[in-house]
Amino acid sequence: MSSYALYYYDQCPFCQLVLRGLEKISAPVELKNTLTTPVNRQELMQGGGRTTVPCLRISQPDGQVHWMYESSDIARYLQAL
Ligand SMILES: N[C@@H](CCC(=O)N[C@@H](CS)C(=O)NCC(=O)O)C(=O)O
Repeated sequence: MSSYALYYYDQCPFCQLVLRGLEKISAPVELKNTLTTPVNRQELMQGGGRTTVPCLRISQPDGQVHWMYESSDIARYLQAL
């Protein structure tokens, strides 16, 4: 089973859109605030290549990691889980 982490911060309207969608899904998604916890921002930069939020990190069982950046793509992806 894949695991998920959402990089976000509260003041970002695109993040709020994704966070609202999370309330409706059962899959666990780790929340990583990039403003209150600078190490999360570094992680996002190192792994995804930029600090833009929201970003969903998808870690697959085979070790592959995908960084999904567009809020509309993330919302759609999470709804389909
Ligand atoms: N098109 C993007 C827009 C995301 C966006 O503009 N995020 C802003 C915060 S609201 C951001 O992260 N800006 C800082 C940066 O790009 O490093 C989406 O819908 O996900």
